[in-house]
Amino acid sequence: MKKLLVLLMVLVTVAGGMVFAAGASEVAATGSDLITVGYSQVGAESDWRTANTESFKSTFVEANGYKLIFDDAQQKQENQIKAIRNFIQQDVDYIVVAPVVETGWDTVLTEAKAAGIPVILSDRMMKLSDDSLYLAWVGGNFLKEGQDGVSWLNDYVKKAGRENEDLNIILLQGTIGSSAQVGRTQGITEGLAKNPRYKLLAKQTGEFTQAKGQEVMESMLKAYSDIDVVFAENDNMAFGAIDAIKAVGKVPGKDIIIISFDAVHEAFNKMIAGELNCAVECNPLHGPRVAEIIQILEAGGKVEKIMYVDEGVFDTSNAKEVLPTRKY
Ligand code: GZL
Repeated sequence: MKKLLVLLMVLVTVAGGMVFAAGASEVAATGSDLITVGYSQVGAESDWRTANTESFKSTFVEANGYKLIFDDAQQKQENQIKAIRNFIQQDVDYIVVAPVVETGWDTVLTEAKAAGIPVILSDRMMKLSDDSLYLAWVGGNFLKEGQDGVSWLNDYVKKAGRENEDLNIILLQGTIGSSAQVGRTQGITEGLAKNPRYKLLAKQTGEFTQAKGQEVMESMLKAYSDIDVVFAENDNMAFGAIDAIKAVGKVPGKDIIIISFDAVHEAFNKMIAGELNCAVECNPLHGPRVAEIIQILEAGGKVEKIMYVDEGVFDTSNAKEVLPTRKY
């Protein structure tokens, strides 16, 4: 909007006979001088996503000098590409994308670059032929999250005196091809491969949703009579798995150890209830981080290309004391 205003004022002036020297001076800021941000969000598939969206909607408000154009892609890449083209048409000042999957973005980001609109990535990463197509990325370290989940299992096995027991493990994956799934799956599978006692029986996507997570866990319980551990690549799939485990008369958190990712509010409730054993944090509060990047850019400053958010690991031993401090 800001650029459009400046262009209109220059055009009107030139039309009126005055000619602006090249590099016309800044037009005085006006009330409508808001920074317009087009934000393409993955969807609304999980508690984490809801918190992530809220973080943007509460940050990019007029009181903070922004006009937010928000688009929910319902987990479809074609909807995100459409939204980005729409933002280009509207000549927004910045485009922010949480890409549902890593690949397939070069063409549309090239269009944004040609239109002179900076792109900032939030949450998941894109695989691009040219890294200059985006300015900066803010998100979780998914590979480390997966590694941290296996480290927790290694500690659990020692404390429980189960080092000499073969453990049958199931992996509920997130949306295949999303960087959260790619990184967590790599961290988990590489970590499990280091211990011959860990038997990864199967891995299958639950699309990061509770319903699909429950459905996949039901089929796994039918296929395998002796599952000891479940890794769920987000909390909502873990919640679905907990319901499936209860439905066959087993005790989640005891008969089957469950390790999940995100550490949203409900995961803490499940850990306090003993139904979930560990939640590896993935911080969704990216709104303020992205706003910080935009403010630095607006002031002509330089920003880091890659910025990881701080993340911890929580379990039944600390869930009760930590819960009151949680922001999501
Ligand atoms: C992680 C994010 C993932 C969450 C899921 O940064 O991309 O997507 O782990 C969400 O809950 O659906």
